[in-house]
Amino acid sequence: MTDVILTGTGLYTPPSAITNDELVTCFNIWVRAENKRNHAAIEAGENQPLPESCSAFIEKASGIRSRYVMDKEGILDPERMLPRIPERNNDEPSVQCEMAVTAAKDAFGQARLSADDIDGVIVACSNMQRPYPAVAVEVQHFLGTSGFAFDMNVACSSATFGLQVASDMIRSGSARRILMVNPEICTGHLNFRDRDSHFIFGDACTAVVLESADVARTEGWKVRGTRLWTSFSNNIRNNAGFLNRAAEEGLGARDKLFVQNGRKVFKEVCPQVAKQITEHLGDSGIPVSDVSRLWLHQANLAMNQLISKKVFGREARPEEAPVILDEYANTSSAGSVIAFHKHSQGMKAGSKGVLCSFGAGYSIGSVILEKR
Ligand code: CO8
Repeated sequence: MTDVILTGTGLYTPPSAITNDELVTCFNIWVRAENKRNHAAIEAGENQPLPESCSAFIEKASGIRSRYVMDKEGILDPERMLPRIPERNNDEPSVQCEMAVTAAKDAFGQARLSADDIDGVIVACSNMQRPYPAVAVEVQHFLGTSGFAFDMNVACSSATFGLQVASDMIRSGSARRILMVNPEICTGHLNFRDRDSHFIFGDACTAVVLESADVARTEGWKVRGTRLWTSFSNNIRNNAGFLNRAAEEGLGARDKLFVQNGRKVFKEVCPQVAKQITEHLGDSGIPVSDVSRLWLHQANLAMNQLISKKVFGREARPEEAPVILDEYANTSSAGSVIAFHKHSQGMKAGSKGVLCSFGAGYSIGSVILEKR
């Protein structure tokens, strides 16, 4: 079977950013207005006043300082607190398609490819803006790639799961070159009025090109192995779906947006991620001492410090577990790929690293890469 090579990555970063202070200011204006509106019930002890949010808590608990978003104005309007992303005519590219095409072209440049070299497109992310036609088929159309295209969703682990699917297809000969893209508009399914999570997510899109070694035009990174793991949990959940309209009683309820039990996720996922990376390396005959990078999912700084410490058996140096969540926040499946895209340049041939995502499902995906 042929070797699979990662020859290019690409990134689309939305033009606007929101700092913690900006987000918290808006949240607290809304909290004060709500408390004023409910003044009588609060005074009568029937309602608890809503607590305010705080930038210092956000940075300490998560490591996040800022996030890029598709629409800043709508999110920071206390009367609205969600992005305004106007509907488009069916003849125009959809928003996710547009993000994906930009990131894909960036990746094609690195891989020295043009769209007509690609055999298949996978759009892998936490939420598609419509059920059908698949966003991937639209991306195929607007890029001008041939072959096939399909969508898949494994929440935050969508990219690594997509990379395993693409690798397996290339190894088995059903495609020679695959584009895998992750257009994440997390702000579209985040409840900006939930104090526990309003700061967690941002928007971005990443793209990865995988090729069979015999057609690759650049050295790139050899995919030494991929491994996936899932185990059902309700600790990260979103109940939005096509059956909502058949159950009117639930329309507009909190569970139709992102909800999580962050503490439990932290506790339950970290040891499992460290175990997976360690076992995956061991089974691939790669000593941990040979690993110079962990490009981890970007949800929480303390989580990544704990995982890398468990894997390395010591604190990781900053360059060994690069952080982008301070600037981007959690961009779901795009996060670990952004870390790779921004922190894999100039590494020597033979350097090894693990790209690893984790999140809802629960789901974990690890991809071992070796620089050629
Ligand atoms: N401001 C001030 N105080 C706050 C705030 C706030 N905004 N929020 C909570 N607090 C308070 C709480 O009330 C609590 O107070 P008290 O101790 O008096 O009860 C205190 O701070 C501590 O609260 P927590 O225990 O909740 O705080 P943590 O230290 O656990 O930090 C985190 C919260 C940051 C959420 C942390 O638990 C975390 O990051 N956990 C891991 C989460 C994770 O990795 N999730 C993965 C989800 S992503 C995924 O799978 C993809 C889903 C699909 C994408 C969805 C897009 C929208």
